[in-house]
Amino acid sequence: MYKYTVILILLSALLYVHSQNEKLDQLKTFTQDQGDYLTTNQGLLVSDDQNSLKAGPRGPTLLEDFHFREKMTHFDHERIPERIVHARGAGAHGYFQPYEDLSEYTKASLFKDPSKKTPVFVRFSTVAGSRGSTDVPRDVRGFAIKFYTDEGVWDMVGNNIPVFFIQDSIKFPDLIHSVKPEPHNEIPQAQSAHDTFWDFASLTPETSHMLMWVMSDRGFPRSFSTMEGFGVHTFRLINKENKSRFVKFHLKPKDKAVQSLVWDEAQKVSGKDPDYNRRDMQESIENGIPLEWDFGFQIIEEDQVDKFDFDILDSTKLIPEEDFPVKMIGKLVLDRNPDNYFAETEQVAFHPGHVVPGIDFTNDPLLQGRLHSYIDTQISRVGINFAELPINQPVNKVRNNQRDGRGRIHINKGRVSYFPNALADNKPSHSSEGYVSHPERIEGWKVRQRSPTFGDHFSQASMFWNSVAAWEKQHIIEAFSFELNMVKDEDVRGAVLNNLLININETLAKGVSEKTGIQITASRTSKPYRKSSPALSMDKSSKVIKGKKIQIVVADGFDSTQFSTVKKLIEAEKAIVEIVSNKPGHVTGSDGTKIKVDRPLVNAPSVIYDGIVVIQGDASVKTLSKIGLAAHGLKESFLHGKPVAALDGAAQLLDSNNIPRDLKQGVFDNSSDFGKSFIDALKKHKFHNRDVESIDA
Ligand code: HDE
Repeated sequence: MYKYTVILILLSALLYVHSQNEKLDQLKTFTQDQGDYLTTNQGLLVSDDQNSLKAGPRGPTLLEDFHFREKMTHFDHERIPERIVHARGAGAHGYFQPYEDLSEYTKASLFKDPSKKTPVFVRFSTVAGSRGSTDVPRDVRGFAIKFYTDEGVWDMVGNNIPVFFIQDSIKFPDLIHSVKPEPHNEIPQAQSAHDTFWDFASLTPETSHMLMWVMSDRGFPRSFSTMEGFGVHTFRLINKENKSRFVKFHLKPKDKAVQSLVWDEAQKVSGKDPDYNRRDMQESIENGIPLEWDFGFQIIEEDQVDKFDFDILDSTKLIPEEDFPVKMIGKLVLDRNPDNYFAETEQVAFHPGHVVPGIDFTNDPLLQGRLHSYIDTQISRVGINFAELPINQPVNKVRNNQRDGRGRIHINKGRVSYFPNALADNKPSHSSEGYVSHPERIEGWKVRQRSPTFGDHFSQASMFWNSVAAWEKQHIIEAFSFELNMVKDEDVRGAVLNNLLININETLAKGVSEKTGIQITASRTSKPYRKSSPALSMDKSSKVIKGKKIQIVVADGFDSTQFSTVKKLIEAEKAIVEIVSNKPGHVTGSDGTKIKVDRPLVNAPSVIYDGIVVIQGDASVKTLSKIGLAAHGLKESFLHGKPVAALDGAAQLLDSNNIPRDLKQGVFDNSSDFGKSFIDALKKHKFHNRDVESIDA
């Protein structure tokens, strides 16, 4: 009996170790620990790594010093070109698991078995900034997923915005040249607020719809976990019977609403913690709080394409969810941080052309061009053998007749590297299970032309405006105004208003005119569009607050009982508490208990927290009331719409800082109103109904 139990335990341990995540198991075979003793790259033990070989202790370094030269040469070549766009990014490992068998729609094996987890690596990115830029500029966010399926790698290389700036990929170099820092002075970094971008945009009306998204608060997400993801293009799903349907891919934060910073906050975060989003993801995973999304299909039957007043091949359009609901088909979970940024996050190479049977392309001219660009860019960025790098390898075996090239890793045996062959029995051979492109009938003249069905550029930009709440509209007006006030050329400023905004919405155009002084000189050339899609608004609450960060502010003499109650309440919701005080080290509560301070006030800017609670206690409040930074934290939190609490005896700090005690505005002044209402306030995230003008932050 004992023997069998031992065997069973060993077997289940083996299974556990082996079956958690096939990709991570594969990566393990490439990972390396530091070990005890230094060696050169040739495995030679090193006796001294800190002094070069010299002719006398004060003499010149000798050419003979092979160890110095190897070390320095490797260092000299450490960098690879950063991505031409999406250079700034952060990634994590995890898995995808379908909720049900989706064979009715697609033969892709990853969508078949609800008990099967497919390993993924996801990289989030900004677009315009360079690799060392801030995490939170106003920009689009990339949301690229590598699915390591048992049929090969599928890359879904999407964004957090469902539409794109342009309709044909041949315009992409122009778009990117216009938004990147200007070529004569390389200013500004990671910003669209400059002349060349708005010059291009104002002359390219198809940018209108996406501009509305980027000028909304979606341009600076609070966390990767509070942003949506979209495949953007219309793709095809192909089932076993080879029936084709159109599909849009969606990712929605699980139990969380789409939540963002506000612009003033984002700009400050860029200075106080430029790694804000990547740190949030890394810490969240380390704290056992995985990032989770629902993966959705929006399915359109082939005979339904005539239902739309736009072309579904046009990537500047979205399909309103109210017309075609998003079917949630699985979950995406990120639960493991990479071991090495360069090897994994930098070297990961995505390509929309990496597909598996059951997923196919459409003739969207934006997608078609991407099918060339990505593989091309990987060659100059990581080299022709990029697919052999550990992070890019599929979990199933690769067998073909491609050979050699710089940095080749695999050792292909045998003398046959061609097909057909008799010498190796014609192997590797074709497979009946292999990828077959959907046999779409195509007929047409060879022309350089945009389809007339791609002609409407303003309807959905107006729809976005119609769909969002009053505070979102206000933020959009402020965003356009901020950007245009950074533009120097008067003609460019005028063109944005008179070519684009006036055609999107009159109130928007008037609002921007007031805040920029740009005159409206044109009248609308497009028909007003009345439709709205409530799904586009961010005016919603999350169901959970897990992963949010709240600062509890205390000084010596704080009320220990109130402190523990507040801390427990927040931590029970899996949110992260940081204890902030006027001094580093420890603070002592009213009953003599000492607690460790996580950060002194000077290291705890309010902008890196989702909410603030100041604990009562006479001595503590007295100390804090004399510290400008404590007042600043409270005021700034209020200004940025966050839940603010200064409880009981600490509430005098609200009064002295002009912060109205008003529960409806998310300001808590006594412990009896606290508790669940504070958690609800954190779920709501921001209170945009505040009179912030009265705060001198
Ligand atoms: Fe990309 N894009 N893109 N893009 N894109 C790149 O590939 C390109 C577009 C997106 O985390 C590059 O490996 C063209 C749409 C993401 O590594 C490059 C066009 C969408 C990432 C490239 C587009 C994206 C990239 C640069 C116009 C959303 C980062 C480095 C047709 C659906 C992936 C690289 C990562 C990266 C080309 C438009 C998303 C140059 C030509 C639309 C998330 O190949």
